[in-house]
Amino acid sequence: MPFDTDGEKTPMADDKPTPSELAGTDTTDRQNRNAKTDSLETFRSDATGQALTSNQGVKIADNQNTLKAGPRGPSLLEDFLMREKITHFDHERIPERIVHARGTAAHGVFVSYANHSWLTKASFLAEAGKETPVFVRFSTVQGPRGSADTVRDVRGFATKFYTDEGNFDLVGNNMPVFFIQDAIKFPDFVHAVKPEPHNEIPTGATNHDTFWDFVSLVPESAHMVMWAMSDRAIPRSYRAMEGFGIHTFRVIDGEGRSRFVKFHWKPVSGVYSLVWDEAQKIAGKDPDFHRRDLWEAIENGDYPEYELGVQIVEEEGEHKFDFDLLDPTKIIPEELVPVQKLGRMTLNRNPDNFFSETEQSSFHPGHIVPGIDFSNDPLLQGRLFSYTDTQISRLGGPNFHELPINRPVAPLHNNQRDAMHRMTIDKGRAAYEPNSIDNGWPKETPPAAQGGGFESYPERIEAHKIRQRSESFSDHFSQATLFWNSMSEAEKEHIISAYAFELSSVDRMHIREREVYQILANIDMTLATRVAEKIGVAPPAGPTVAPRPSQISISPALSEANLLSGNIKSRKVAVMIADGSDGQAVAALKSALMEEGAMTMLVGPSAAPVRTADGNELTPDAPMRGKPSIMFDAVFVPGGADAVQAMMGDGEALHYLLEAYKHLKPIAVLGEAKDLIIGLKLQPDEGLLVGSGLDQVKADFFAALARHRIWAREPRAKAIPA
Ligand code: HDD
Repeated sequence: MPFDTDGEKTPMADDKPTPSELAGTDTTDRQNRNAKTDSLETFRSDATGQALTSNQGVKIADNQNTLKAGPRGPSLLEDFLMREKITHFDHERIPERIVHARGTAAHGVFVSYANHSWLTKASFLAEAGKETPVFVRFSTVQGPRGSADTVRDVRGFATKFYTDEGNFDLVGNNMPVFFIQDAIKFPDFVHAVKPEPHNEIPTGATNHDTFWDFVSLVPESAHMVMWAMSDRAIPRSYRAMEGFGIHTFRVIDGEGRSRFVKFHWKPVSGVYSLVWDEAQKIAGKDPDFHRRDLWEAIENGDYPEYELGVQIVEEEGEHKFDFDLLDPTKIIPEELVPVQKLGRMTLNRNPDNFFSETEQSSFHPGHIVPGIDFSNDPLLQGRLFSYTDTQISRLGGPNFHELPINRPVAPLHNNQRDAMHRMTIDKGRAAYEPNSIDNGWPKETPPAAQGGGFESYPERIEAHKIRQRSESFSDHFSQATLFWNSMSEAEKEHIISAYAFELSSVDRMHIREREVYQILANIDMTLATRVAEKIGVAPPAGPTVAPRPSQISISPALSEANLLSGNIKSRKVAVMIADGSDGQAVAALKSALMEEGAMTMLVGPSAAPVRTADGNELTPDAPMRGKPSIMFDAVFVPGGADAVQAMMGDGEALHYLLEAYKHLKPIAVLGEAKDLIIGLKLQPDEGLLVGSGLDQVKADFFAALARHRIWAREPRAKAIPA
């Protein structure tokens, strides 16, 4: 009988698992199965009730002690169990992704709204109600695997559709444009944005000399940098952001007709963001903020949903815009070409194992299916090379497509063979084609309107082989200006503050000046002047590039102010409680919010239960310190004289409210809790609501929650020292 060091008996493999042990292992009986998650079942392993073994399946009798020459003697090399365990451990880490290293993912399903075969022969869009399994990975770009979620950065939004005609990967971002126009510049851009080479600072951020040196020298980045300095770079959650395929793609119908499209993901819960001070604080208090939100939403059955849409441009319309469709630094304004919704994606199942599924998932913009094809966007064309190449070093060879998460649900057969970590056992004698030994199998499938083999769109090309950028790619500022003009006043202030914050960290004065004079002055003079005065740079004299006429000057679809869902589903409200709180008001709020799909969390002075005014016990979900107001969308304080009295003398409780106020959140206080607002000298406004009972404040509180922030409060909130 093995004993551990305390002499306790360790459980044996033939001991039956207790019911509570079984309750803790939920991994295989999750709901929301689909063809892909079922295919993963073969690879899932559940150790409940099983013997501990070596990798060779030998049962282990003692996992506590190395084999030694006597209890105090040297360890013996022959201890194959110790050697196997340590060797495997020594090699547990694989290289992280060179970009987008920090990420998290979920399984889900895509459902087509209709038969879209008039647009594309892609089978996953061919029928109303057709379901296709998906796996989606969200990420930041700059930081390493362990960096914080809420940094100012672009977010990756990569979707793998496991269609019945093979995998289609839509590898996009939460911003519709990119920093550069040609893939050959990508290594330069990434070297500039990554932490500086001498001290590896900053992590997950762009407030450093090399980034601003590069972007101020590369005007094609101007439009994307505007997005990166906007609220889009600090999303409230992964389900509160849009996704974009960015490049113009082609879609091909059953008759071979091609159209250009841009892909969009529209979140059903609307688009809304953090505020900068909050984002920075969350990075310290909960670096896993976005990861946790996605995980918990799915575990709670509050499934994130996104609609897939396309902007469609007929072949004949390719040149009708004042920008080039092939230029990835340009959007097609939605006012010129509206987004047509094709279907809905629901993320409804968390992975069982982060490494096996999320970390080993590998996406590739070159994974397309019949009915979808590339355009000549030079950024897209370069990406088509990079993604397989990077997986070969990241995942150790060319067989990464065999990893369970990457395997298509469509059958796969070809004559590719061998290489590191081959898992498939190919039968047959002829690994070549044509062959007669295996009767010619596997055989080609001719293209067809449905179920056919892939055929590239036969675009006619007649050109000289040259290294040259098209003249039609030369306007770098019009759409940056369009973005600026489309922002609300609050959003404009945030953009000015973001540039000022970032450029203030740039040591070299000539880089600050170049960004203001050569870039910002060509976008908007107010923007340039306001930033200049905050970073110690003389105001610019004027633009250096003549503005170009633009088809539209404002695009409302670009402003988050117009992208809220109008409801409060999934919003989180902190309820501050202490001994003596009005428990009935707490219960009433909780059920009112639940009716609207929102949720509450009780925060107390500690994790210990409090006694309500009517003598009941309420257990906080977290102490205030563990769940500060930065983690919520709104704060509610019920009445109760004793509770309010205690909060008045508790710096943490006062800070809780001040911070929520500063971050422009809806706050509702009832009864005696009014004294907190008076004590803190806060002015009631459309989102700071005071009432004697819930009925009095409920409608305004919920309306403020749906608007997400009280922007009108922002000038006053600046005076708050939170
Ligand atoms: Fe990329 C990863 C998105 C340009 C080279 N990229 C990567 C991921 C996303 C994007 C979301 C993470 C996928 C995942 O979750 O595993 N990349 C984009 C978008 C771009 C873009 C939207 C422009 C429109 N990327 C781009 C260029 C190159 C790369 C121009 C190279 C020439 N990207 C890579 C890569 C990565 C990658 C090095 C790193 C890890 C990986 O591929 O799998 O190959």
